[in-house]
Amino acid sequence: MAISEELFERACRVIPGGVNSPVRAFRRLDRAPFFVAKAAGAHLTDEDGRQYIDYVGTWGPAILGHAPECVISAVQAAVPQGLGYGIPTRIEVDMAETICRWIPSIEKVRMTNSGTEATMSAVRLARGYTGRKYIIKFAGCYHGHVDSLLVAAGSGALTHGEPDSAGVPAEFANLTIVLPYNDRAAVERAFAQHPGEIAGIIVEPFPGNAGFFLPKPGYLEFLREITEKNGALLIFDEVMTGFRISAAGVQGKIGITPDITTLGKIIGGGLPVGAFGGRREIMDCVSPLGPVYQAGTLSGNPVAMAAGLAQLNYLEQHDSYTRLEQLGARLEEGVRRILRDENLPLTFMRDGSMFCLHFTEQDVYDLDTAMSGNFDMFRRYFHAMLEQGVYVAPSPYETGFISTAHTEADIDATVAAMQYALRVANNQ
Ligand code: KE4
Repeated sequence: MAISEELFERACRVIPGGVNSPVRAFRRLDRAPFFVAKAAGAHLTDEDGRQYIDYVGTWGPAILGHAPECVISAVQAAVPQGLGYGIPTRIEVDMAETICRWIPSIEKVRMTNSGTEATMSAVRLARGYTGRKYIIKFAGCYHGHVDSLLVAAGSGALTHGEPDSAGVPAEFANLTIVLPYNDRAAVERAFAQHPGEIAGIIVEPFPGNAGFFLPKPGYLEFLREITEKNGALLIFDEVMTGFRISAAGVQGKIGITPDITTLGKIIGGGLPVGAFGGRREIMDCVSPLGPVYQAGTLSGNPVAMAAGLAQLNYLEQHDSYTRLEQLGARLEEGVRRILRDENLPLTFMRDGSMFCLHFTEQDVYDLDTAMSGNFDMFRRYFHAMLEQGVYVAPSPYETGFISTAHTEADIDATVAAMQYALRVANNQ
């Protein structure tokens, strides 16, 4: 038996589903997950010595590839000073100043230990600042496993076909209004039905948890206008897109200023970090300054800050986003050539280094169209890619990520693998 299979058998005896996060379980893929032994650059090596070109990148953090030298050396320099104190440190100030410099809409920021903590805190802050109770979210957008946001969530919940989680009382869920993404009329109706009661909208500006898809032209500008008009806050969940789509995330690319931004993934350099930030007048409502309580034993951990800051500094000092666009465009050109040559009317979407091949002929612009994909065809494609040493997300409801560690050779090998995998997937 392969070592990964042995490890998975052991894991399933002591960890629910054998994993510490559901999407890692390869559920509905008729096989056990492989277990990683090491990773470097754009490549993973599993416990059985197999190598893969990696397009998951720890689900987004590995924008420089795995174990980038700048992050490793920053962590090695930080560790001998201690692993954490629960007392303020210089590097927390450096990190906060860096985030505020990169993202002008953020005048103050609070660090957390995950994206979930960041969105949970942002929703509480919106309610505390406005004194209102309802929150609008969009079907197919995933904001972490916050009780009140696990309502028609995307990502893991969607993959498991259980968009609503057990254990979330109706009382929690019914303060969350779930609307279709890209549907302006639905948002207008919600505000008309709840005048003066909606604290805010939380949205993935470029959704990446039901596969990757994009807002229709003007949609985000519409959300900005309607929240402003109704005294509600606009929360951009940029946990995935922050420092990924541009140095200042989606908001920097399209020029929209949200009231609160949530961050994660890349700012941890691979270690557990999240953050939420916004205008001074809003953030000053957060304890100990204001009445909205928020805390965390390990928030701003100095080793995690060292990792994240090293990654951000590297991105800022090198023209990383130009490189990511070059690699993304090369991949897209190859994929579109295959779809044309093989006469496969599948939908491919990309922005910068985030991409997704949807196994549907439909244009994808919300949860329903994302769900119209052929899961069986995806499953065959996933296995065929893995056989050729290319690891794409083990779910069609996830986003692919390219790093600056990927090379043209990696991209070309991936395109060749996709041509084979799509033939296998299509010939059933
Ligand atoms: P975490 O609590 O997993 O750090 O972040 C939650 C979160 C919040 N907001 C957005 C936009 C996110 O994409 C996420 C987490 N993303 C998933 C990947 N689709 C994490 C992977 C997993 O759940 O294991």
